[in-house]
Amino acid sequence: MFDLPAYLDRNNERIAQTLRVLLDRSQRGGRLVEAMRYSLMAGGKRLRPNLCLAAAEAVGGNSHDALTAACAVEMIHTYSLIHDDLPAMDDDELRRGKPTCHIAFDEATAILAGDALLTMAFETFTSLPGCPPERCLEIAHIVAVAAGSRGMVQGQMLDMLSQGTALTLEELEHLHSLKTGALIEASLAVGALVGDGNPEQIETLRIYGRRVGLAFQVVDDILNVEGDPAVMGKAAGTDQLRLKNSYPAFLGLEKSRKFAQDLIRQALAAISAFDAKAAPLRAIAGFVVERNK
Ligand code: GRG
Repeated sequence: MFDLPAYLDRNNERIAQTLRVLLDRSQRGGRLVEAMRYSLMAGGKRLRPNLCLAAAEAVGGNSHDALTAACAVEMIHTYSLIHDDLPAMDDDELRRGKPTCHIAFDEATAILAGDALLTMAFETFTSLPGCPPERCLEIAHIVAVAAGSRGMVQGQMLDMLSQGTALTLEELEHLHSLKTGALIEASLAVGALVGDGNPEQIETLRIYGRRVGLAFQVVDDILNVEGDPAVMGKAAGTDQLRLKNSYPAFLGLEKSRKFAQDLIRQALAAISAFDAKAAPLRAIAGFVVERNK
């Protein structure tokens, strides 16, 4: 039986250590780097970097080689959370169990910390240790597509525009495939590339990523209704307050849970041809639906 908590604990320590090293490159960063460090080191589940490491292992690579790329993905995720929490967006005061970046610092500093994390991520992708330049370029391109106007940022835009208006279920899925799914899918592609996976393996892992990414969002919506803010380290009940389209609003809680489980079954089916080296990916899929934060 694969011990996922031990796997995540071990990885999260390695991720934290690598992030510290990457941040320490900007030793004279002062307040800006302090704000970047504050949000980056505030914890979080580290789902995306763990998926990246697990994908590298699944294709027969060494997770150590994927650590730096995994951390760069986490920088992009953290930037998106800092900006999402700003007053102009979701206006949240609690994230990862701590005051959000703009509350702990100030709005301008939070904007700049997000900008600098996004930029640092691409500095990191384009100079991955031991990675041939053309592969670094391919990785940077994959993440840029997933994070920008064809991916996460566009998803955020659609989310903002759709508040208070009723989307169809198809439109909701499209929004989330961009806002949440694209970076999750990219995390897997990046890990598989660093691990020297072949195109077929990479495509299969992307399919797994799309299913897991959507399941993750469905569970996020469920937790927004019934999760415990003290456990999640962020507010609950906000989707209803902000008139956001969500899976529980569409399907109800029970059907949403079933939908998330179906998606996880599909994700597991996609990677059924992988051998035991995909055990972490199989366990993470289960964790995504069972999580309480
Ligand atoms: C502002 C450019 C820009 C994008 C924001 C990711 C995102 C897009 C907004 C976050 C808002 C949100 C609640 C999205 C739903 C799913 C999600 C990404 C939750 C947060 O991710 P977790 O649960 O966070 O992995 P931790 O803190 O565990 O890393």
